[in-house]
Amino acid sequence: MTASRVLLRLLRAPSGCMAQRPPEGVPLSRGLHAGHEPRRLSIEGNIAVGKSTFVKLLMKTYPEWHIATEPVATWQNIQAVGTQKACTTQSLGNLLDMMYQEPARWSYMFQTFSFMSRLKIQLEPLPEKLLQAGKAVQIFERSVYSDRYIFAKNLFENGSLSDIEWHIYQEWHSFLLQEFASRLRLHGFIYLRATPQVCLKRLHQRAREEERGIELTYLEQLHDQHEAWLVHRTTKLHFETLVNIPVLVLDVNDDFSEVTKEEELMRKVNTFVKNL
Ligand code: UDP
Ligand code: DCM
Ligand code: MG
Repeated sequence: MTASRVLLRLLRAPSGCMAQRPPEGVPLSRGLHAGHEPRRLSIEGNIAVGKSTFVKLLMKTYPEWHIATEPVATWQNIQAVGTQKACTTQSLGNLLDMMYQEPARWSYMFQTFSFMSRLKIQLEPLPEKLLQAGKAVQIFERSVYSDRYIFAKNLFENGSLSDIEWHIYQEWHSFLLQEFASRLRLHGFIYLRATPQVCLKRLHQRAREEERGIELTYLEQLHDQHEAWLVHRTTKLHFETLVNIPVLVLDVNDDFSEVTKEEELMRKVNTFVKNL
């Protein structure tokens, strides 16, 4: 058996952990989960729209939910473990910064790494305690789907990924997602929607050093990608389970630190999740 085959086998969960595919024609609705399969959702939205802030709010409101944040810190400090002396780590650089400094040189590399770190997170088995509790809810900040249908697609369309890079990206993305289909399955998306202008204001407020050169045009491109994928549903998708997936669109143009806004958002999330 080849090394890659062995790796794929190791990464596959025992069949007992796998989510079942719905029978043909069964809608993605509450009955499908029969009360015990975890409901898995991803929070999507433009850069700095407020995903991490929203995730913190979810953690506070639903401490029993299992929430995975986006691993930005890992991308900002790539570590090579044990390549020199045993147990030493070597810092290889800030890939997020490299991508923004030289998009044509580093975008493909960044997208492979961000996808890989995301894949690992989405494949992690839920703690047994949560599984037994029934009706477990698992939330991810972005997903392997936004990696492709928002970022990689946009980088190709704006010229930062070449034809061959985009082709190869799509080849391995489709292959890996098909291999792990049942374990990567999501049941819904929550799309935090705000104008690119509001996102730019929040981006400046957050002041992440690597993102200082981001302009409104880039946020407008990403906004349009979100709208095409999650609202107009015109983006060409390659995974059947994504086609009719429920999407909750939340307007977050107003600051959601305000108590009434916070309560309204949490109420909408609660209703959405309960009906999945
Ligand atoms: N933020 C805000 N009001 C909101 C949501 C977010 O002022 O209603 C701020 C937040 O404090 C941070 C910036 O916007 O300084 C970006 O938010 P976050 O990091 O949550 O955005 P993400 O990139 O994760 O979507
Ligand atoms: N990012 C990217 N490509 C991806 C995922 C993320 O370029 N596939 C970038 C966009 C942001 C940062 O990583 O600069 C994630 O931060 P945020 O949570 O603010 O969107
Ligand atoms: Mg974030």
